[in-house]
Amino acid sequence: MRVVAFGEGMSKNKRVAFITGITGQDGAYLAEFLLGNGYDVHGLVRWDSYVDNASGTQRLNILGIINNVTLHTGDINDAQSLTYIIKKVKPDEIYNLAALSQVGVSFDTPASTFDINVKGTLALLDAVRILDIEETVRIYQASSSEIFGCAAAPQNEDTPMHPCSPYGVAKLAAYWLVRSYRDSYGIFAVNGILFNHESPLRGEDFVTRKITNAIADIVINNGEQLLALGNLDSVRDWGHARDYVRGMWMMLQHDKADDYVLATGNGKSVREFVEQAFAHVGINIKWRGVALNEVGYNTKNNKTLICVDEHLFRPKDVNYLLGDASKAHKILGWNHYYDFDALVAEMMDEDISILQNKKQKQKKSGNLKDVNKWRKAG
Ligand code: NDP
Ligand code: GDR
Repeated sequence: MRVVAFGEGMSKNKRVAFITGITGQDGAYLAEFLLGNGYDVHGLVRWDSYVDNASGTQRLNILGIINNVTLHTGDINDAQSLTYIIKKVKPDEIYNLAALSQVGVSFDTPASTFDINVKGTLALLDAVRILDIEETVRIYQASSSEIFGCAAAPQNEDTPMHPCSPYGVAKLAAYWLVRSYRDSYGIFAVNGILFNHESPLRGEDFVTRKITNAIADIVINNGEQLLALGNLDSVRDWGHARDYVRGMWMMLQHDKADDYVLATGNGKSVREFVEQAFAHVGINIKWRGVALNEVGYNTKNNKTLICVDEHLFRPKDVNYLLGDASKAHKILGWNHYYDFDALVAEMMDEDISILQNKKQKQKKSGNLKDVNKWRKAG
C-alpha cells in the first residue's frame, strides 16, 4: 500500500481515478476493475481504516491490489482536506462511494447519516467547483434504489421517489444535489441508482452475508446458534457487485451525463435467499409457525435452524424493490452476467472456504501446542 503525504507529486501518464469508499465492497471491486483497465487508482481512506492491525483495508488485501493503489488519509466530511487531495491527485474520474450504507443503522444515527451521505457529497461537488475543474472531471455518485422506498415496482428512472428511511432520504438529497450541480454548473455528474448487489466481500451486517456466514458456521463448525432474522418477506433485486462496478464505469464513459438504474429485474425474498443458500449445502428448509413465532427447520432431522427476532425489524421497511434497467441496457449496453443462483453459490462457497481455512489453522496451532507440551514433558 502506498500512502502519500500531502504535496507528493502524481504521474499523469495514465487516466486517473479517485474513489471515496475504496475500502468498502464496491470500492474494492471498482479499484480492481479500473486497475485492470490501466487506470492510476487513488482512494480516500479514513485514518482508522489502515492503521496497523485494522481490518479496514482487508478487502483490498483479499483482492491482492493493496500495493497497486494509492491511499490518501481523509474523511468525506473534511471538505478542506478532500479539496486538497483532489487538487493533488488531479483525477479524470471521481467515484463517490463513501457512505453510511446500512439502512437499519441510519434509523439510529440519522444525523451522521446526513453528514456523511449528504454533506459529504456536497463537499465533493464543491471541491470540483472551487478547483475550477468542472470541465475536466467526471463524477459518479452512488445513489440507491432506497430512494424509491415504497413506490410501486418495478422501479426505473421515472418512478416517483418515496424514501422510507433516513438513509433513503439522505441518498435522495444527494441525488438532487448531483442533478442541481450538473444543471447549474455543467459538471459531468451522474447518479447510479443501484439496486442491491452482493458478493463474498459484502459486509457481514447485510442480510445476505449474514445468512451465508451463519450457514457456513453450521456446516463447518456444527454451529448451534440459530440464524435470527427480521423481515423474511421483504423482496430485493440482488445482483453481483462485480457486474455493478463495471456499470458505474460505463456511465462515466458515455458522452452525456445522465442517471441510470442498474438492476437484474429478478426479485427474491429474504426467505428465498435463505432457502437457496441452505439448498446449496444440501439442507432442505421448511417453515412452520407464524409472525414472530415462525421458524425454519431442516426437513431431514426436524432441527430448527432459523428464528425470527423482533429486534431485527426496522421502524419502517421497504418491502418490494425490483429494478427495471432498460435504460442502462439500451444506452450504455450494460448487462449483468451473474444470476441469483450463481451469486448465492459463490457467496456460500467462499464463506465455507474461509471457515475451513480458519479451522485448519486452529488445528495446526493446536497440534503445535501439543508438540510443545510433549517436548516440555520429555
Ligand atoms: P460499504 O459499506 O461496503 O462501504 C462504504 C465505504 O464508505 C467504506 O469504504 C467506508 O470506509 C466509507 N466511508 C464511510 N464513512 C466515511 C467517511 N466519513 N469518510 C470516508 N469514507 C467513509 O458499502 P458498499 O461498497 O456496499 O456501497 C458503496 C456505495 O454504494 C455506498 O454509498 C452505498 O450507500 C451505495 N449503494 C450500495 C448498494 C449495495 O447494494 N451494495 C446499492 C446501492 C447503493 P470504512 O472502511 O473506513 O468504513
Ligand atoms: P438493504 O440491505 O437494507 O436492502 O440495503 P440489507 O441486507 O440490510 O436488508 C435487506 C432486507 O433484509 C431484511 N432483513 C435483514 N436485514 C439485515 N441487515 N439483517 C437482518 O437480520 C435482516 N433480516 C431481514 C431487511 O429488513 C431488508 O428488508 C442495501 C445497502 O447496501 C444499501 O446501502 C443500498 O443502498 C441498498 O441495499 C440498495
